[in-house]
Amino acid sequence: MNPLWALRPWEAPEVTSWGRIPMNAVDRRTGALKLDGDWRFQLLPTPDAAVTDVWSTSYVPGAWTLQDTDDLPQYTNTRMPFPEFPPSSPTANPTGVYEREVDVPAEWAGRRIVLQVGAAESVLLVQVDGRPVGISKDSHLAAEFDLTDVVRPGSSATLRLTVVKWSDASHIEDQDQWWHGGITRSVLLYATDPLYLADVTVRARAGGALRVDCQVRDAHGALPDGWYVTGDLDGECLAQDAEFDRVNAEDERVSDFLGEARMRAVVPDVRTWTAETPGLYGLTVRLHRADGTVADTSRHRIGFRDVEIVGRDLLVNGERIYVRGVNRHDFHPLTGRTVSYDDMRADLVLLKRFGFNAIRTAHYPNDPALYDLADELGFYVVDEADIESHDHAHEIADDPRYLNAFVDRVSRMVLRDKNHPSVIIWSLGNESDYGANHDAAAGWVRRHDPTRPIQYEGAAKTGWADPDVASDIACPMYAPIEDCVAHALSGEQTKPLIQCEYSHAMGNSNGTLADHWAAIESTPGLQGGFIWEFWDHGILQRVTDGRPAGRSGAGLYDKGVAAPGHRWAYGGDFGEKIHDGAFVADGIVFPDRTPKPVMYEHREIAAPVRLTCFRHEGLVVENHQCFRGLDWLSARWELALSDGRTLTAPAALPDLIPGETAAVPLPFELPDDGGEAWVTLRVTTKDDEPWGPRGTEVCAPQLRLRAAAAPRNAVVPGPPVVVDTEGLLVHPLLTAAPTLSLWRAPTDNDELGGIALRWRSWGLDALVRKVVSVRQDHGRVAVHAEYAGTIGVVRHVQVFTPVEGGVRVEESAELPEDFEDVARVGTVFETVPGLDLLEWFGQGPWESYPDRSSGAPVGHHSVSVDDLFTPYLRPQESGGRHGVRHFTLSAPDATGLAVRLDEPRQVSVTRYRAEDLTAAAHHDELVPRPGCVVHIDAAHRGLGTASCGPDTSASYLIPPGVHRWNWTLRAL
Ligand code: IPT
Repeated sequence: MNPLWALRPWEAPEVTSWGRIPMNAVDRRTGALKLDGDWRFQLLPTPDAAVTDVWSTSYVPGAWTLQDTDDLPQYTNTRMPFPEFPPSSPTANPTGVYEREVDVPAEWAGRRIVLQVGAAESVLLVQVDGRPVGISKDSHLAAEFDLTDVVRPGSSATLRLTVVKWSDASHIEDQDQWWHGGITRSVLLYATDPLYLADVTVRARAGGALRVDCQVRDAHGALPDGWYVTGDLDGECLAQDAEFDRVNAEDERVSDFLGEARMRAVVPDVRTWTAETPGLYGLTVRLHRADGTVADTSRHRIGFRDVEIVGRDLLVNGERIYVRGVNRHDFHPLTGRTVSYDDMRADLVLLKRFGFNAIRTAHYPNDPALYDLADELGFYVVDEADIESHDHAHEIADDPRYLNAFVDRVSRMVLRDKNHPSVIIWSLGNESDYGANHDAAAGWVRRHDPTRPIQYEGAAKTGWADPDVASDIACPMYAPIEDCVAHALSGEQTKPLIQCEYSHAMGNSNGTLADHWAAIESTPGLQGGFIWEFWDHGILQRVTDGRPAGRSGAGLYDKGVAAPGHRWAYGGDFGEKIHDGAFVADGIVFPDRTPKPVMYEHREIAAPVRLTCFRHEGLVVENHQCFRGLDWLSARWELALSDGRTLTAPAALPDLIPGETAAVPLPFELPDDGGEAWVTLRVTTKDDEPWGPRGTEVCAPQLRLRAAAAPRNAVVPGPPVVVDTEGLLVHPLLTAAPTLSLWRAPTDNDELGGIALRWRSWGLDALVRKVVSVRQDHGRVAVHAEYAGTIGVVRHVQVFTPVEGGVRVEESAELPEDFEDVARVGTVFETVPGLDLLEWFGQGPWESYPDRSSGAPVGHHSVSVDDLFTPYLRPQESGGRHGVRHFTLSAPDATGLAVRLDEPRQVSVTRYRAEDLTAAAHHDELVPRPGCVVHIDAAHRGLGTASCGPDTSASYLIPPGVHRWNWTLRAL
């Protein structure tokens, strides 16, 4: 039997690898043979099944689950997809056999030849020409194997990579994401001189001190005499540290099969690296033979920076920073965990444009290029090891059989990523309880890299001040704001508090994000957190045959919506029996990276420039960054007036250091009409930035200069109001009369938080209207109606008064005490077709809700009705606009209707009734109505984040009792 199989490595957690080269930070991409492309492929039912003569092809890198095999993606959150206990895996265990020939270049004769497999899930077995070469586990780190003795330069070799899907390792890769199988990152073959750099470790401090440690080996065993290293930093020479060599030479414990060399330098006037100022230097390390010729070279982009914890503050270069983070998976809607450089760059550019400065690589080391991009564009990275044992967390954390795996995964991540300035914290993994295996891994890191803190959420067994050894940061998930503030004020806090996950972005969500940040920025000890998460992991699926579209789906989506005949698949859509539904769609971007409205909310919360107040000396501007001045920004003023005008004026940003404020004069005269006035500072990039061309909007802080004066009530009467026998308004522009609505299509938060269940049990989705009385008096009509739910009756009054050009509607609804928390209290009506443009004065232009409205400035906005709607993967309440004062809905010929509200209200205009949205499971099932469905809400419940985490705060709930609202409807 093949010895690789004899070990049965897929059910042996002690076996983390065999024949694998130690992980290192030497980049071997230059000059390598890229073995990406179509490989011969067959999918066996078990790892023990015999390979046949029947081959298809599979594209590497890629998951076979997305390439037309019968093994389709499956989504589970915390539970394992099979019942076997660790370390066992099911007998039915899809096993992919990848094979191809490779021509080994003749000029590699005499060189050391290495195969690198970027990532394979979950167990990789390597053979060359039938000979066993090696084994590797960890689906998200590369594995390298020395092929020098098994291939012949100048001839062809057959590489066979066998990938077993389920294994003991699956139990510690139980992350909340799709299960796939395959080789998901590139495969390379490269050659080095027999004398080679085995690793390079860089330490570059904010004061300019640089230390470069090199490990040197020779493939033949003993190192040749006289080798030495040199280096240069942007052309400035470094030299080998002779004192280090002398001490090594005199130390009897140091033998010489492994060469060690150190270089040092102090860089004067160093440009330090921060996420705001990601200054990088080019470091080249050369390994020389005794005759001076170069045997090996390693190139690095390095940054000078310090990370430390002082008291309960996390400091970068001595400054307390804010962590405006997001959790990011490697994800693509066509290729799963295979992501291209361009895609990753697009991810990070987008995050940068929306004010994010930090990434947690949830829940495994991301693609190596991600870290290069984070260094270059400026992100603080929490680098997370590929360990999540969720379903059997408690048992595995202390299981000695898994000890190797924990240390292996954490140490290999650190060895790979240690030279990236962006990585400021190591994470031991996610949701794996806490045990000795964690402490072992933490111990390794503390010895190997004392320059960075470690975090691990699960370590806080007795609270956030737990003196555990595995976490230097208190990094809870989904903690309520009040708990964080209470901890910071308790006097018990011992560690910086930075939530590893908060503000769950499932569907229409992220309510109270601004409240979180108001607390964070006003409470010493709180420093931010990582929103869960970046992606909605919808896989593009053909509706006809239910198969993933795969690579042929390129371009079959736009603005967050899949093309006709396709949809974004979530859990269960591939016929999985065990799955966790739409919980995989919980990102701040759609599967095609279209930003959800919460991105704008975040951008404003993260604004580098703030308007803090309007005083007699003018508007107070603040630099709200940690390291940068305002000289990289341009701005202009905008004044929105309730009379319909928007005025603009150039703005000169004051020269402010971080934290400083200055007053600048208001460049406008306010009109004398007593109307509302809002000033906005539109801030853009002054020059091209690596993440956005000159003129990219960075933020738009806004202040109210004057509130609205009380409305004048000079009503000119109009023609009498007409109601039908049921007391329902008859109006030529309306196809459904205004009625009371207490229901919204439940958001994911409403559903998973149990709130919608309550609403349904009260009958709010199917209130029965009964007219009680209709009184007419001089063209004025008062209609009393009752809306009956299962536990109570809501009394609703509408008084219709004719006014010039239309009708004024005064409404009240009395909610019984039992209806203590409803979705909305307001009016719903439907319009004739053709009114396709909404123009309004209020918050916008993007979607906003009561607890997610600080990124939507008040102004005059105009959006087509189709673009108002946000296509959340599982249809739900969507498209709302907060703080609307008045709006028009018009046809291209300018006919239509105008509505004026008594005070700023929540309004939504869509093509769907709440019941249409409630009934659909996917966006492609929705059939737009020809007219518009218009909601005007006296009160609308906050969104919260109850799908995973706290519900909205009490102040965003709708109390029972009497609600009143008035509005006027006119024809245009
Ligand atoms: C927690 C996980 O860490 C993350 O992977 C994801 O599942 C997220 O929250 C929810 O989407 S799991 C949860 C049970 C706290």
